[in-house]
Amino acid sequence: MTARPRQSSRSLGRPFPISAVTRWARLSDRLTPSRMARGEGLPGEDRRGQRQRWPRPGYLLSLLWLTLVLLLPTGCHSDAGPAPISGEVPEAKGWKLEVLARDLENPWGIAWLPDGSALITERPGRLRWFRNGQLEPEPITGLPPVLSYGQGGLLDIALHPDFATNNLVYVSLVLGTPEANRTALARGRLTDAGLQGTAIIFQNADVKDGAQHFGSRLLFLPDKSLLMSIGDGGNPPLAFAGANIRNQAQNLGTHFGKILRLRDDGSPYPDNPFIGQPGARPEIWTLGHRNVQGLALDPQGRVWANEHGSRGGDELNILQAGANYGWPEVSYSNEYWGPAIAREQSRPGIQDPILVWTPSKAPSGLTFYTGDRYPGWRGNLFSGALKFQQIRRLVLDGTRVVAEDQLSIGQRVRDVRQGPDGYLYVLTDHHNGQLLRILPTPDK
Ligand SMILES: [Ca+2]
Repeated sequence: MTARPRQSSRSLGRPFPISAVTRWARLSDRLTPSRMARGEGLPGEDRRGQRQRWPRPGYLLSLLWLTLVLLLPTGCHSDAGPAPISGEVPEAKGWKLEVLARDLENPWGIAWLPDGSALITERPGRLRWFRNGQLEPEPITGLPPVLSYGQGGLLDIALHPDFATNNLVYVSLVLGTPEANRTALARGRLTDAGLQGTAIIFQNADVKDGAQHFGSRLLFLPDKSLLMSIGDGGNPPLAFAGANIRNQAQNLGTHFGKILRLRDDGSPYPDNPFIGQPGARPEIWTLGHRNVQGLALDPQGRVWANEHGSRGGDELNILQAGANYGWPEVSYSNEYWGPAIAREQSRPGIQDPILVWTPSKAPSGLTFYTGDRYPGWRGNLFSGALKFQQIRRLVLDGTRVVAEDQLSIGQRVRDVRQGPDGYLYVLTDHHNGQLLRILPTPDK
């Protein structure tokens, strides 16, 4: 990824500078679309189609304003990174939704057992069992108490790679109080009587305040190590050690804003990249993340991740041991109140995103599709979107996204996963959330 890929595919949407100008222009009373349509504030034809004297009064002011508009949200364009920017994309064809279960309360993660049934987490702290085509009425017992607060609660679930023989289940969850809480990892053994022997086997070494940015996706790798995402702790003015807590994403001394790699007992994986480095947490595998919400493995062993930006600048990345993904020093994100968060969008030594979503779609679960239920979808990445209530389908050429479309779900998508039957399953993030299955339909 050394050069900015050409936006040859129309489905990749408009490049960022154009949409940025449009968006910022819309924010401005000085350069509204209607004023632009009337030819006001910009050089060229006036509203009657007669060429004005050039330069006309106000032109220099307009030019100055346009320059500011270009510089404000993105930093200087000559410093722009090589990541392609995704905006609006067309609708995917050839699919429909089937509702499998309703009245799941803010479901977050799903894992299938060898018998084809599935375990589903609900953020308030319940683990549900979907089997024989329906949701068991009673939740599975044996979970530790969870802090359900804001974005926190019971989050993802993963089965041990040897689940068939050891029945071990892993969940990420939040412990503590609204003022002092942390992301943690629990492990228990699934039996007919619920989870047994459940224990907290890892927890963030530091507590934080507030309801934001806990992570926490789980993904087992082929070597049976477990990846776990931890968010940066939250937006300003949330602070840690006297500064914005988000700055901790660059601090190897804390778990905030990192991907961790653990052994199946929750201890650091022995060949992790920062083991032995003074002051570094040994669990850290990658750093510089805001809040990774989706992790997926592809058949080549690459680990894909999507994470929330602030205002714009959501990212798709490929994770590599020891790499720094930049947050909050290198980013395409803006503060919620407007200005760019980082001076740079790209920097030597910082991993550039594979794709940036601006405006933010609020990415959630991520799946690399390997099945054959849908014509033409094998090898595509599927990325859920909370804000846009959709799933993005990404067509890849190796590590490049070459086309993108969307499956509009009409509900906040918390997770999208491939089931053992080769279908894609969806969890929706609502008080009465649903388990959905995507079915192929004849192309119209
Ligand atoms: Ca980044």
